[in-house]
Formats: sequence, structure tokens, C-alpha cells
Amino acid sequence: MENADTASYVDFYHAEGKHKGILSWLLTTDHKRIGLMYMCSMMTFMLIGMTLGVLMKIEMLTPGKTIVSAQTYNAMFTLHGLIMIFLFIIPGLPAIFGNFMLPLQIGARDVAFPRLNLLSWYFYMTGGIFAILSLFLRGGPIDTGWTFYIPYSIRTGTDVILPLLAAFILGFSSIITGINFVTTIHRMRAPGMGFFKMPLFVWSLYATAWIQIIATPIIGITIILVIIERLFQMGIFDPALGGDPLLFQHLFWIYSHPAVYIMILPAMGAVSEIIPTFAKRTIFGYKAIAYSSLAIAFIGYFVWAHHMFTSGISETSRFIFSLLTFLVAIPSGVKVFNWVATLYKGSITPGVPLLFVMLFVFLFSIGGLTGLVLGSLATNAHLHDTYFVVAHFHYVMFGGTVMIFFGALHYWFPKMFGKMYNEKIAKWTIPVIFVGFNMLYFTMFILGYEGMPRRYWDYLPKYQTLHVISTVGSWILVTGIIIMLVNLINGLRKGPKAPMNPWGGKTLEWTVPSPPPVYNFEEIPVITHGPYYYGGEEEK
Ligand code: HEM
Ligand SMILES: [Cu+2]
Repeated sequence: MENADTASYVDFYHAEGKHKGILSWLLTTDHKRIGLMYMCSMMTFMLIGMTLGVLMKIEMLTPGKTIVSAQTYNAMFTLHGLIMIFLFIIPGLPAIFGNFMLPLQIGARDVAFPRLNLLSWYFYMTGGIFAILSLFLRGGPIDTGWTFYIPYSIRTGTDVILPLLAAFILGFSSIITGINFVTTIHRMRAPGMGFFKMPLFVWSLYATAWIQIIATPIIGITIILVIIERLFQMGIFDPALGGDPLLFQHLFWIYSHPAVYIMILPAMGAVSEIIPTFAKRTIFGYKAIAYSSLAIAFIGYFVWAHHMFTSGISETSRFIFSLLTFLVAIPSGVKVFNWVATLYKGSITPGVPLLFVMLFVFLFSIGGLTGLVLGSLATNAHLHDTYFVVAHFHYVMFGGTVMIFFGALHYWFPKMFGKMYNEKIAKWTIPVIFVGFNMLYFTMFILGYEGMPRRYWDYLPKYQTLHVISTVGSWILVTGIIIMLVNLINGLRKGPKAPMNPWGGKTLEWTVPSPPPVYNFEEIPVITHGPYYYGGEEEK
């Protein structure tokens, strides 16, 4: 198949298929287009979420009211959390880069169930629209926090049911994607590509897909029970009716802890692609990395109650859950060790994606290590529900997954759009992001340690200096992100044409034109070399 060298990426994706114009997108079953549709919608939600975050930080410039009322602040952190978790970071990497790259990386022409794939995007959009609609209904914007904790979520006068339904529908989207990926990986690998010849990004999607399939129904059931409780006062969770609020917390975290691995595993998978490419070496410890993804997915099911140490659960279960939590550090350490070993004596080119990986390793390590502080019982009692927690999860989710989201964007951008961005500008955004990020969130560790509770609109004057530093940090961070995005958009519009393999990547997506043609491969490749890399000469 010829590469459409003169056509822009838009013409290119429009070129084939039954429908024209916008319908060629809305009715497409091409995994690449679906990935791009996810990208557009998710980045929109990401920007809304970030705007809310910045507004919250502006509110925190002074004690008492700065720009919004206390009730509005409650709605803002709830919506910020809901958007960031359910509409951006849980579906993010699998839905965008997984959809786009999985078939390419295993030498397939599409995913196993292309129509189901499109349906999952529609579910995603329905969930997003429900969440937005709920803001304008009856009681006004939901104010429970993204965790919907009982009994508040059955007592509040704000609209809880529609956001709950939104989360429910988004769960379906996630499950469908999981089923699709597991089937695709089992059934559609190119001849010769055994499981241990698959790229590590594919391995991470595989582990993630199983969590999506197994864990997501639990939150689905929990959500339905909350709705029933709110509508009919059945006495499932409400202590006033003989229900058990702790039951809610258990069910919620049985999903929501594994969900953090849905967020982080694909990011780790992308890291395992970017590092060998930019170190010009085969990945060190391929099997160990692949197995550690499965191990993280597995252990991740048994640690949920570390979110409930101060809720009154028994001494024995606190002890066990604390111990199990520490175990997750082992497979995570295995990955970091192998990444470092790959870089060691590699011939490293500091390309933009690799710089994002460095940012990730630094920030995610801080997030992970402070996770151990929260995982120990004694320190947890002091830090629970303070800004220390807010700092911790931003370091993990934002410093971890989102930085790799940005890194993956810069890594696969040339492949996805057939254009290059300005690498110099992209490199300059990294120190800006670094400084802004640490000002914004490191201060929160100190604030929390000193006793500043999370989800508070007001605070004692002694906390003000740190809040101001943090707020200024948020402006710097967002400036960096805006420059980064504008640079990518400029690349899209008028960047030079990208070669087939700009980084010297060794996985199959780099053997097809940029952007890849509709059915990816003219001929399905036969994998003879391995593990992991296709054989053959470098080509530009
Ligand atoms: C410009 C970037 C961001 C800023 C300025 C920001 C700021 C904040 C602030 C001020 C809070 C509330 C603190 C409180 O009163 O308890 C918060 C909460 C939260 N943020 Fe962010 N954030 C940003 C990006 C992100 C990202 C990228 C994610 C996830 C991927 C995220 C996830 C969350 C979650 C889950 C909460 C908890 C909400 C709740 O308590 O219910 N944030 N953020
Ligand atoms: Cu957890």
C-alpha cells in the first residue's frame, strides 16, 4: 500500500471507507480513527479538569473566600476528581494509544471486535455527557468528592444519581475495551509472534485488560446499590437504616485500588518501549518486566483496605493490608531495575519521549515512596485525609501516568499523524513542567504534614505562604503544558513530514508508513526474530 505522501493526515484518514466527512469518523470501525476520536474527547476533558484544578488553587490563595463559595469549591474538587479519574486517566492510555498501537504492534489489521470498539467510544461519550448534564439538573453539581462516600452521598441534596450513572456507563466502555484487547491479543497476533515476542506495551495492555474485565463490574454493582439506596432507602449502606457504610468503602476500593493499576500499567508499558528505543539496546529483563505486570495486576487485588486504615476496621486486617501493600513495591522495583539496567551502557539519545520518561521516573518515585509512608499504619493515622494524600496521588497519577501520557504522545505522534513537531520547543517545556509541578505539589506534602486537611475551602493563616507557592506553581505548570500542546498542534498543521521510523524503534508499528494505511499491513508480517523485535534492516 502506498503512503499518501502528499495528503495531510486528515485527508489520509478520510481517504477510504464508505462514509465521507464527519460520518467517516463517527461510523468508523478503524482502530486508529477510534483511538484518535478518544484522543480528541479525552484531551478536551483533561483541559476542563485542569481548568478546575487551577481555579481551586486560585481559591486557595487566601484563607476564606477568594473567588468562589465553599459549596462551589466542593463541587469543583468533586468534578475535577471525577473528570480526571473516570474520563481521563483510567481510559487514557489504553483507549488512545492501546487502540491505535495494539493491532500495529502485534501485526494485525484491526482489533478483534471493531464494532464493539466503536460502541465503547459511544459509551464513553454518553458517560461524559451525563456527567456534564448533571451539573445543570435538580440539586446542582455533585459535592461528594469523587469517592461517593456513604452516608453523605445518600444525604446530600445535590444530584448524585446522574454522575453515578455516568460512572456506570463509563465502566461498560472500559469492560468492552478490555474484552476486545484480551481477545485481540489471544487471537490476532501475527504468525510467529508468541506471547514472549510481544512488545512490552502489549503485555501491559494485556494485564490491564484483565483488571478492566474483572474489577470494573464490582464498581458497577456498587454504583447500582447506591442508586437503589438513594431512591428506595433499602438499608444496604445507610447506618440509620441498619446498613453498613464500611461495606460501601470495601466495595468501592476493591475496584478503585486495582483501578490505579489500570492507570499505571500501560504507562509502564510505554516506558518499556521508549527506553530501549532511545538507549539503542534490547530491553534488559524482558520476561521479568512482562511477569511483573501480571504480578502487579494480581497483588493489586489484595490491598484495597489500605484506604480504610482509619475507618475502624480490625487491627488484624489493618496489619495484613499494610503488609500486602508493601509487597506491590517488589514488582514495581523489578521494573525500575530493568529500565535502569537497559539504560546502563546504552548509547542514549535524549529525545523528547525519553526526557518525559526521566520526568516520570523522578516524580513517580516520589509518589511511590510517599505511598509507603501512607501504607504504614502509624504514619497513616497522622496523614490520612490531609494534603499529604493529595500530593501523593498527584505525584503518582499526574507525575506518573500523565507524564507518560505526554511522553507517549511525543513518541507516537509522528506515527499517528505523519508529521513532526518542533523538538527544541518540546524539550524546553520539560523543565517548565518540572519546576511548576514540584512547586504545586511538593508544598502540599509539607502542608499535609503540618495538618492541612484535604477538601477544605478555608484554612488557618499559617498555611498561606505554602498555598501561595503552590498556586504560583500551578500557573507555571499549566504554562508548560499549554506550550507543549500548542507545539504539537503546530506540528500537526505545518510540521515537516515524519519518516517511517524517526526514532529507530524496533517494534512493528515502525515498519509501516506514517500515518499507517487503513488496514495497516499490506501483507501480514511473519515474525522470525525475537523476542520482541522484528528482524531486518533499519529503514528510514
Ligand atoms: C493543572 C493540574 C492540576 C491541578 C492544579 C490540580 C489541583 C488539585 C486540587 C487543588 C485538588 C483539591 C485539593 C483539596 O481541596 O482536597 C485536587 C484534587 C484532586 N485531583 Fe487534581 N490537580 C491537577 C491535575 C490533576 C490530574 C492530572 C489528576 C489525575 C490524573 C488529578 C486528580 C485529582 C483527584 C482524584 C483529586 C481528588 C478529588 C477529591 O478529593 O474528590 N488532578 N487537584
Ligand atoms: Cu490503593
